[in-house]
Amino acid sequence: MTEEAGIAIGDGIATITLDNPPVNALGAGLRGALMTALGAALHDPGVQVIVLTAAGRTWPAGADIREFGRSPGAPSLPELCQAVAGSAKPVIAALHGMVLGGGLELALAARVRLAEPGTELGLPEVTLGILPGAGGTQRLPRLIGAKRALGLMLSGLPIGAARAEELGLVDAVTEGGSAAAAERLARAYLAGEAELPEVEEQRRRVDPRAWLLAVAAARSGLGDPQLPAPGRIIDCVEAALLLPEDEGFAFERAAFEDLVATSEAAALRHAFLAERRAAKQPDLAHVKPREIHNVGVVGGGLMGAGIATALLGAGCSVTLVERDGEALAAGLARVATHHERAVAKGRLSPEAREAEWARLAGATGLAALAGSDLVIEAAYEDEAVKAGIFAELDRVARPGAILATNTSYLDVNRIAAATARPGDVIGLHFFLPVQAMRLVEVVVGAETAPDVIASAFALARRIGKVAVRAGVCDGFIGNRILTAYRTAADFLLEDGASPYEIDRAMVAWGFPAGPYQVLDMAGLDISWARRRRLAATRDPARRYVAIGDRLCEAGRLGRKAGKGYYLYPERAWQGVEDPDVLALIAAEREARGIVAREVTAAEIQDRVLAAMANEGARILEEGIAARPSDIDLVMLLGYGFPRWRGGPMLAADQAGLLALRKRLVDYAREEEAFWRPAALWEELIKNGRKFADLND
Ligand code: TC6
Repeated sequence: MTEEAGIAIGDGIATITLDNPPVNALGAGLRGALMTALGAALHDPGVQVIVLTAAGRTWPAGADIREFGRSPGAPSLPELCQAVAGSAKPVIAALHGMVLGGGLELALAARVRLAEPGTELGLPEVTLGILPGAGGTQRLPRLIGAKRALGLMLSGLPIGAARAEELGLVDAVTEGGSAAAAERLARAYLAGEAELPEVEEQRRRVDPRAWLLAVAAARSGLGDPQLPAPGRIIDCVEAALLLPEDEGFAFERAAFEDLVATSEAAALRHAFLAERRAAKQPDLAHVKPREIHNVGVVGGGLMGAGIATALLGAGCSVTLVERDGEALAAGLARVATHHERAVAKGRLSPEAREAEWARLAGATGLAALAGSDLVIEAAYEDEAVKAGIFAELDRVARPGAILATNTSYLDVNRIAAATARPGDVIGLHFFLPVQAMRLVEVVVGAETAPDVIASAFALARRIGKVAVRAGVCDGFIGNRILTAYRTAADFLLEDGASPYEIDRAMVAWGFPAGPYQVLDMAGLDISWARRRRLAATRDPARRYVAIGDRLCEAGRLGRKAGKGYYLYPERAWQGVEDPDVLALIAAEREARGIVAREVTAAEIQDRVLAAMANEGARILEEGIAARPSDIDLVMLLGYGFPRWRGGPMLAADQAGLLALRKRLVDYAREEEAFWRPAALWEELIKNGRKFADLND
């Protein structure tokens, strides 16, 4: 049964069980049911204590995120929490699973909190651009102190049950099920054998000076001024000390209402839901993935070693293959380094490292992969090299093995054609550094079998990655949009902006680094090689900016060469602006007869967004991505697109499709082929729809 709060009464105890699978989100239905059950328990003269517990795998993991931005049905979560806090009969909350957000606020309103080992508690609202708006900013600092409360609310990270007990966030961690423990406590209380903590005591413990110091310290540590939620959380904690209780709650409520309506919060919600939506593949609903235990990884470079490490961490046995003993030793050493770092950071125990290492083998020939269930090729990005590997894999791999390529641009169909089993071939595009980047583009070829696609999704989840499905084209979803982004930037560079102005504009917009900083970091030779690969098929009528080529010809290959778009004295991490680059750009403009014009930061940002969203629209039209939110997710997780902007398609929705299309039409007068708006813009505008309407 869904959205229920069942009530069982016996021996003076009312046990209310929340039931709203999968995570007991506190949507309007469940809130209403709980309010009714609470009313019944309060009204029943036989009930003296109320135990609140949840069915299924978790206590409520929060408010229902899908309700934000719409008018919430009554009762609201703050009303519900007030009803629990004001209950004349003591309420004992029996916690398990993920006690998050509004779920933790509900627990905070109870008189007693008992948790099972393994329970995690946290207030992740800040990651959604909002704040705990159901009394959390007021009750939590009183319970555990302002400094710790701020730490939890500003980081958004959960803590374990034992730590929660240390902080006083839960009263006890109990073995044998929290609901049973809560009933035992209720019985003992009714028998006069146990006391329950008094809420009033929390108020007496407050130290105003420490509280204000914590508030001041948090304010001085505030980061990104573009995100309003952290500042508002701190204001609320201050208000909890300075204002009378009712006014504190009202202050928090007003701040929550402000935040939930911001475009940042809408974007962060979109990102959360996009991650879950990407996993939904209706055509695969009844397809069983293949079993994957033994995996071969071809190539022990940064990518291959990173993939191998991730697979070992998920319990797979891995055989790493390199072309010779020296390269193999280097590859295995990379895995060992990843392990050492993980142990040093406490993310991996020494015993687990031994176990993982025992599951790793090395080989110098593909024949060693005869027993693999899956082979992931992470060799040099060259079609002939990859086709050669796949032809040999076809000879050695067992029937039914999945053969995956980690190509970032190349044609997966052509690689598949090097085998006699294209149905078993798929692209798995991982991102560097593999341990930190959560994205995998699952590139589905024309003949890839459904159970191979399902296996890729299952594997991605197993190794903690988010899989996004993409079709075959040059660059799939992410690199194709990145190319459009860089092309728009290059046009501006040739028209009059400096690389430094463009980088600053994009950083100001929210990217962690600008396009030329990223190019310098990755190495300019990578994109140069690709441009040379595509040179033969390039349309000569299209505008081509050769500034990047000129830099490479001058040996300016980026940070590793000590110079690229920036200068890196002593290989410094941060580059400095270089007048030689400006001179090189000026010479290139002159050679093309271009007179440099003034370019503002706003124009840079507008053009880059328009280019990305237009490429996204083409990707949708061609069926390369199934939904706009998949495109957004790729850019958020793989390319540093600011999460609080939601990705290029949501940013386009927020900027207004009509205005953006008009801009594209204007730009297309300069360069028709690149800027021509995809037909999808007009179709959406005519029907009064947005990209977001195509998500479901
Ligand atoms: C808040 O509470 C604010 C309060 C102030 C109020 C005034 N709402 O992630 P999974 C769905 S803010 C709606 O795949 P896991 C999810 O969409 C909220 N739906 O599972 C998915 O649906 P699908 C604070 C939710 O085991 C299904 O549940 N809370 C919500 O990998 C399974 O999810 C949070 O930010 C929700 N709150 O991870 C917690 N949560 O099956 C957000 C989940 O239709 N949730 N769903 O695709 C999480 O972090 C994780 O879901 C998890 C479980 C750790 C609870």
